[in-house]
Amino acid sequence: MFDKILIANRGEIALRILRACKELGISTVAVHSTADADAMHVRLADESVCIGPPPSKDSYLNVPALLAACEITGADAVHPGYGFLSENARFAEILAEHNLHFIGPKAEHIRLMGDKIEAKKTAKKLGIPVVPGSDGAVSPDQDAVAIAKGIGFPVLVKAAAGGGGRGMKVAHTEADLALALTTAANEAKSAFGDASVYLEKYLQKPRHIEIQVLGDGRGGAIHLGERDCSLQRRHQKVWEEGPSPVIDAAARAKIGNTVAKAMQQMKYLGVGTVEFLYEDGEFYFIEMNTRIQVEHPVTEMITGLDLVLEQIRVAAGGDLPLRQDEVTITGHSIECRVNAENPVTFRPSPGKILQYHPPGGLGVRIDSAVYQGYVIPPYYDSLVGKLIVHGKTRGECLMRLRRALDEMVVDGIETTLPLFRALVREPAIIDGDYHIHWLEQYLAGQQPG
Ligand code: MV4
Repeated sequence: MFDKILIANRGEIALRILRACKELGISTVAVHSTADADAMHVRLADESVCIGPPPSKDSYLNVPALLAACEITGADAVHPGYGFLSENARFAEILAEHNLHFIGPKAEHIRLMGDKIEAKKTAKKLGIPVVPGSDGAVSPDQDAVAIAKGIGFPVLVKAAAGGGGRGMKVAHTEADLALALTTAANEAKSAFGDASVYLEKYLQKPRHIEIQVLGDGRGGAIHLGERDCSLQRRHQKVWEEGPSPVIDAAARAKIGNTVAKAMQQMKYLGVGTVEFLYEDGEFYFIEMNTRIQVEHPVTEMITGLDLVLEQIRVAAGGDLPLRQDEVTITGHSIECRVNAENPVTFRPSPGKILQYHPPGGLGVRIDSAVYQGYVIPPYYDSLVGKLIVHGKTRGECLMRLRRALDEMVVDGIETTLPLFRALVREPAIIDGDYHIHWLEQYLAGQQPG
């Protein structure tokens, strides 16, 4: 097991990782920019190193500074959290070159899943259902029209180096296709340095269902059920829940076992999330995330597993905590991402938190690194904290969430709490009857279809 872990991240996930390290008896090193000197994880870590000025490129993405911090403190492993360098294969390799452990998947798997075309080819080869589409990249001059006709309009043009919604263009007819292809390719070139694009059948009103996996890197892998992350705004998840209101035990076992078997064949190491679009009873693979995700607590609440602790254990060569037949999904969990944003315009609202009262009680969890008097800096994401609630049923979970939201106080900045207080009372949400476009339609004042 590792002796000392450097946490190469900030905010609530840095605190989350620190908690797992402490429970494992592992020393912790916090790194911070000059803007985060007063952050909670810095205060609670055994040691801390200032790695640069506020801009991420000069601090949390500053690989030489991170390596120096490992050198100075004698850390033997680095946990990247999510975002920043968490899916940077080169960073994982550089750490290995310096005899440091990267707490994450093998670099080859990070690189593989970072290329959305290769990821899809791999998924298909491993028996995971994928969205009908082109067999690899298409180029504007190549007869993309014939391929698109084969798929059936509308089609979606996606960037191979994209993901998370970046570099996507819809073509509803043959006439739209040429422009969609060149626009997507140009945007991909400037955003990712790679113009490769591929085509997929455009699914109109799917849900976003993701399967949590955990592998030991030696051929053992289990799935830990699904999370429904369909409530998103501009590709930012807002509300995540598990189990999905539309997935029953049989569907869960079928897709879960297919994914677990694929991870066994890959000899996947660590935690991962396999993302699907779900429409008319069918799952369609779109991409895989090779990191711990913001919404991992939903899965922790319904399985009872500490995913960050298990991630550290398998990275150190440990075994999986359970056999697949020992994994049980108990009750229901919902996570609301509370951001320091205006709840209508979503304009960021950094600043000092004057009053802070987190809710409590049975089945209520707050993953946050803020405190009364804390100043939310303007340089990073606007997450104040995640309110995660668990109940025996979805109904009980909703009632508990409603009560917890009404109890929560964050004064001094604007937050999205009012949005969640409205959503938890919205009939379609109470019925679990929503899709990936529902929230944006709701926010636009339309009656979502
Ligand atoms: C799609 C799609 C419809 N059809 N692919 C957006 C981000 C990335 N995860 C993939 N995304 C989509 N891919 C096909 N073939 C619709 C989306 C999409 C979306 C997916 C999940 C959650 C929210 C979304 C919002 C807009 C578009």
